[in-house]
Amino acid sequence: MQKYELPKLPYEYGDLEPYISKEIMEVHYGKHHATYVNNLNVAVEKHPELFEKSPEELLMNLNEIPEDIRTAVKNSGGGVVNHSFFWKTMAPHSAEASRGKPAGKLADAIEKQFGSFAEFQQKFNDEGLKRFGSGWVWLTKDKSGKLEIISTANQDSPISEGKIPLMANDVWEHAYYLQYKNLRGDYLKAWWNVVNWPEVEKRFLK
Ligand code: MN3
Repeated sequence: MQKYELPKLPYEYGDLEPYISKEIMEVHYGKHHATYVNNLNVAVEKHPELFEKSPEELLMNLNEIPEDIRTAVKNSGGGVVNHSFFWKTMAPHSAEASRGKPAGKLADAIEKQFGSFAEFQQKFNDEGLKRFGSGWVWLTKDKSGKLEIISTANQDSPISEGKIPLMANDVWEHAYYLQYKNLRGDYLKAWWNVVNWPEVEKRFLK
């Protein structure tokens, strides 16, 4: 029986500064994400045969999860999968590395769906801002390749609805409060500087 582990962060805690502080990363990854992993392990230990599945596989088939742990898997499993995904959506100095914009076929698809990159950013920020309470804002694609901006509550993941996530921003207060206080909109705007566009493009083309 192999328990779930906290995946390694693909950069150092301070690497996303000045947009996301080292202190936020220490708490967000080292405490919040670690706690989701721990709580998912505690839940799945009640049905240890499920450790054969990845956390993503658990979320993709939530109605097959035994009822006594289904909510815990949805919340803690979502926390595990969403954060692992989120760290890879970001990269240090992405603005310099990819001019802060998508390229190639993803850039074309964004223009086609949203009118322009600026309109896409605006809509993504708006969705993140109006998510009441805790949750996430996502760029997803469906099986036909169509792009969509959605937000989810709590740790709900688009993969539970059959959608393919391409990028995500975490709008829980724990993601920004230490640095941006109540100003979620400022955080949403600053965050574009650390989007890992090559990674988002790779997911889009897959
Ligand atoms: Mn979080």
